[in-house]
Order: sequence, then C-alpha cells, then structure tokens
Amino acid sequence: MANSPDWHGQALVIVPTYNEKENLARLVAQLRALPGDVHVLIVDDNSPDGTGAIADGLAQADPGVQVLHRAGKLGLGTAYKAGFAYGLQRSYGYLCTMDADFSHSPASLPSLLDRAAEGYDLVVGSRYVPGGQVVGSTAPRKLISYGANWLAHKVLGVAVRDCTAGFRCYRRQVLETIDLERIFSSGYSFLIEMAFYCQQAGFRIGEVPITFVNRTEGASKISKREIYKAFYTLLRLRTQALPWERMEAWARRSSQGVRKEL
Ligand SMILES: Nc1nc2c(ncn2[C@@H]2O[C@H](COP(=O)(O)OP(=O)(O)O)[C@@H](O)[C@H]2O)c(=O)[nH]1
Ligand SMILES: [Mg+2]
Repeated sequence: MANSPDWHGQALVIVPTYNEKENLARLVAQLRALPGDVHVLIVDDNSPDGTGAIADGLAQADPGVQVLHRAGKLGLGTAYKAGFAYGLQRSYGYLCTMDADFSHSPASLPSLLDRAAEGYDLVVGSRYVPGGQVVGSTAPRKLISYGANWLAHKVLGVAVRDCTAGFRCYRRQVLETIDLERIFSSGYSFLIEMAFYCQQAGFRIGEVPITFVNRTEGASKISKREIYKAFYTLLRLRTQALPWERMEAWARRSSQGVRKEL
C-alpha cells in the first residue's frame, strides 16, 4: 500500500468568521469529508448573526471541530494569530487558513498541503499563477487586488504573485520562527506582512493555482479603512528602519494635547 501523505493527521485549518451563518455548516462538512482527518478551528468574533452558536453546535457534534470565541470584531489578522497560537500549543505540523465564504474551495486544500509536504514552508492558493483564476469578481475588487499585489512586488519586493490571498498552508516551523508579536496589522494586511516576513526569513514559498470564486452568500467585510491600512502597511514595511513606534507615540501625545486645548 502506498504511504499516506505526511500531512495526514497533522493538519489544522483555521477559519475566521464574522457573520457567515449561510456558509459555515456546509464548509465545515466539506472540510471534514476531506482525506487525512483535517481538523477545523473556527475563530468567531461574536458574529451578530449567530455564527458562533452554529460553530458550537458543529464542535459538539465532532471532536475534529473546535471554536475560539472572541468578544467582538477584532480583525482578520488577530484572528489568524489566535488560531496559530492554538494550533502551535497542540501538535499540528501544518496550519492552514481559509475564508468561510467558499471563495476558497475545500477541494483545493489537499493540493496546498501536498505542496507543503513536498518541502515548501508556506504555500499560497493563488489566483495569479498559470492555471489560477477569479470567477464572479467585480471590477473594483479586481483593481484593489491587482493594485495591492503590484505594489507589494514593486515596493516590498514580495515574490509571491498573490500575496493578499488568505488561502494558505504554513508549516509549523514557520510560525514558530516568525515573531508573530512583531506583526502590527490587525486586519487584512496581515497577509502581506506575513508573506514579507516569510520571504525575509528565507522560507521556501510555493503557490498552487486555485479558482477563486467571489462569495455568493453573505457580505464582504473588507472596508475602505482596510484598504488604506494596506497602504500604510506597505509604507511601514518599506521603511522598517524608521522608528515607527516612537513616531506613533509622539503622534498620540500630540493629538491628546490638541484635544486638551480644544
Ligand atoms: N474572526 C473574524 N473573522 C473575520 C473578520 N473580518 C473578516 N473575517 C472573516 O474573514 C474571511 C474573509 O473575509 P471576507 O469578508 O470574505 O473578505 P473578502 O473576501 O476580502 O471580501 C471570512 O471568513 C470572514 O468571515 C474579523 O474581524 N474577525
Ligand atoms: Mg471573501
């Protein structure tokens, strides 16, 4: 009998959720039906639509499903961080992330894990490598995604073609090596930051083509603010040498002073 892939029995997929009641149960069922007993960790931020209760029901019915509840919407980046901490405390060798809205197909997850098991430290499910594609997106979304990636290549020299993709597989070693506390993005730009640090640390990064399907159920949570923050992230990473902490503290102090005067 052929050996089973190295990741079998060692994979955790972290699914951050905020108002995903239409998608979650179906997604978890498909993930749990994959080969290799992939475990699922849902990180729910007290979704007003009751996603947290759905997650609890799924966890009660299946020991391979766990839930982390957080008090409120604390951002996608910090949800990943909480999920990584959970996975690292346990013995998972492969920690994956994906969206709850079926933009990332559960059927593609094994191809990411297979690539990681071949010796890649970070594998990205990519729209922008040959064979990858986007279905059902709008022109503004496409523009934002292309723009962010183009800038990440030009400004930061990030080699990953799709560095804003949240469909990823990290080998345990990556998350043990990179200082997650150093990551300052709380939201979507966490993805750019992680890609940047992985490259800087010399990890082997691979991309597998995926078909990204724009969500059909529920609403996107990406806001204009997140887009501005992504520009800030690019700038901040580009100028790592500048004393950002001190400058931010100075800006906070000055704005407090202004407020007192008003
Ligand atoms: N826990 C948590 N999940 C979030 C947050 N923001 C977005 N998500 C989830 O992150 C994933 C990606 O968000 P989505 O709205 O689909 O982003 P988009 O595809 O870029 O429009 C989805 O599973 C969301 O439910 C957040 O603040 N906290
Ligand atoms: Mg989405």
